[in-house]
Amino acid sequence: MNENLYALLASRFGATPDSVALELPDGTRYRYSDVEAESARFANLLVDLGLKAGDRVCAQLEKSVESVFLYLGCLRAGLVYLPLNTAYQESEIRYFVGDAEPAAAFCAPEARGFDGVRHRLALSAAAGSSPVFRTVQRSADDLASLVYTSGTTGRAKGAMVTHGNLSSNALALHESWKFRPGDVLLHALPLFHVHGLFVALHTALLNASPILFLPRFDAGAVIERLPRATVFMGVPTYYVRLLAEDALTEELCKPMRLFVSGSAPLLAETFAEFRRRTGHAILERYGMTETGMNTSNPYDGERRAGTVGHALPGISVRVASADDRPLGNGEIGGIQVKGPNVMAGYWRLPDRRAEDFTADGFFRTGDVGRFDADGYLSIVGREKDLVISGGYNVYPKEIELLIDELPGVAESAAFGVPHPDFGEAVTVAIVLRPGAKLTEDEVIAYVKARLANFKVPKRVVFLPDLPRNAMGKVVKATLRKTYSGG
Ligand code: MLC
Ligand code: AMP
Repeated sequence: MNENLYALLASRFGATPDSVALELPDGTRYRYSDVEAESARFANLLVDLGLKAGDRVCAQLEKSVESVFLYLGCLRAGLVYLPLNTAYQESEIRYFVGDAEPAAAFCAPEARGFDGVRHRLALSAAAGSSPVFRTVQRSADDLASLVYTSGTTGRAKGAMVTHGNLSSNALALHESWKFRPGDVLLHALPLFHVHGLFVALHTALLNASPILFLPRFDAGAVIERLPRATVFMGVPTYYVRLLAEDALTEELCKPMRLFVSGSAPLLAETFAEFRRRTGHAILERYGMTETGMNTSNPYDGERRAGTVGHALPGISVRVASADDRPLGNGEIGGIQVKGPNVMAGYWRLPDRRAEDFTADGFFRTGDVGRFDADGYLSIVGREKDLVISGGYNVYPKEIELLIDELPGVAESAAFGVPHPDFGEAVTVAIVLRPGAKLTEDEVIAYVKARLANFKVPKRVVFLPDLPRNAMGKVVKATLRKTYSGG
C-alpha cells in the first residue's frame, strides 16, 4: 500500500474530479481535477530538476492556490516541504536554510537569506511541466514536511513530520469533527503553520469539500462568506475580531456546522460571547507542530470552555509528574503524548531524544495541564518560556539575545502580557549600563529590522534591575503581573 499522504487524500477526492476544490474571492474556481494536474506539474518540475525523494523544498510565499499545489506536488514526489512564515526576515531565513539545506526554494524575487540554495524558483516555474505524475511510493515513516518551531534555546528546531503523522491525524480529525458530504470549509488561516496547512487543508481535501480560500484573515471577508460555509477554523484572535463585527449574528451563521479554535487559549468569555451571539459553541482543540492535534472537545457531547477536551482516537495523552509518573484526574503535571501523530524527532538533533521523549515513548509537550473528573484536559500553564501572540509562538530568549547585543544594554527580559486582540503580546524590560541611553522607539526599531513582525515588542520598559528569586533567576511572573493592564 502506498502510504503517501497524497495517495490517501486523492483516494477520497479522486472520485469527484469535477467538483470544486478551491474558490478564490474573485470567484475563480479550481476543480479537484485541477488539484491533481497542477500538483503534478510541481512534482514534475522538481523531479526534472534532479530533486530526489527526501530532498527539502522550502517555500516562503504569500498564501495562494499555487502554494497549495506546490505543497501537494512535493508530497507526490516524496520531497520534504518546508514552509516559512512570510514575516521571517533575512537572518531568520539564513538560519533555516543553513540548517535544512533545501535543494530548492520558492520565494519572492527580492527575498534575501536564500543564498546557497541550488534552485531558486517562482511559482510560475511549473507552468510548462506535465500535468500527469505518478505519486511516488512512501511509507508512513518517511518525511513529508519539516516545520520549524521556535526553540527554548532561542534557536528554532525542525520538527520532522512524516506521511504517517499527517495521514493519521487527518483521519482522526475528519472522524471526530464528523465531516460529511456537503461540507464547505472557509479557509482564512496562513499556510505556513500546521493549523492552516495541515489541520484545515487536509480535513477538507479528505472530504473532497469545496474550500472558500481567503488570502488572509479579514473579519469582513469571513463574515461575507459564512453563509456559504459549514466549517471554519481559526486562532482565538479571529473569534475576538469576528465578535467586534455587528454583522455577526445567529442568522448569518445558520448554515454553519462547526467553528474550531486552537493554537492558543480561547478565553471562556470569548466562548460564551460567541455562543450568545451566534448560537454556536466553539469547539476548542489542542495541538502543536511536533504532534499535530492531540485533543479535542467532543463534537456531540458538551464543549467545555477553558478545556481542550479529550484525546483524539488512537492518541494517548497523559498528565505526568516530573519523573514521568502518570497522575490522576485533578492533579497538575506535564502533558505528554504518544501516538501515530507524534513527529519522528527534531531535524539533525538526535541527541535531544532523551530530553524530548520519556523512557516509555511519550513526547513531552512542555505544556502543563490537568484532567478534570470527566476527563476533559485543561492547559493551566507552560514549562516552556513561550508567548503565544495572535496564534504565533514567540520565544523570549530569541528577543533577549538580540536586545542584549545593543550597546548600553546590561540585560533584558521578554515576557507576555494579556492583549485584547492577540491574547498575549510581547513586552520587554531592559536594564541599561550606567550612563547608557536608549529609547523604547530605538529598541523597537532595532528588533523590527531583524525579526518577524509578530515578535516585535509592543512595549519596552527600562528598570534599574530585574526581579530575581533566591536562585538568581529572573521572575517573569512578577514582570507579567506588574505590566499587565497597561
Ligand atoms: C500581526 N501583528 C502581530 C501579529 N500579527 N503582532 C503580534 N502577534 C501577531 N500574531 C502585528 C504586525 O507586526 C503589525 O504591526 C500589525 O500587527 C499589523 O500586521 P498585519 O499583518 O496586517 O496583521 P493581521 O493581518 O491583522 O494579522 C493578525 C492575525 C495573524 C491574527 C490575522 O497574526 C494570523 O493570521 N495569525 C494566525 C497564526 C496561526 O496561523 N497560528 C497557527 C500556528 S500552528 P506594526 O507595528 O508593523 O503595525 C500552532 C499549532 C496549533 O500553533 O495548535 O495549531
Ligand atoms: P506551535 O509550536 O506553534 O505548534 O504551538 C504549539 C503550542 O501552542 C502548544 O504547545 C500549546 O502551548 C499551544 N496551544 C495550541 N493549542 C492550544 C489551545 N487550544 N489552548 C492553549 N494552548 C494551545
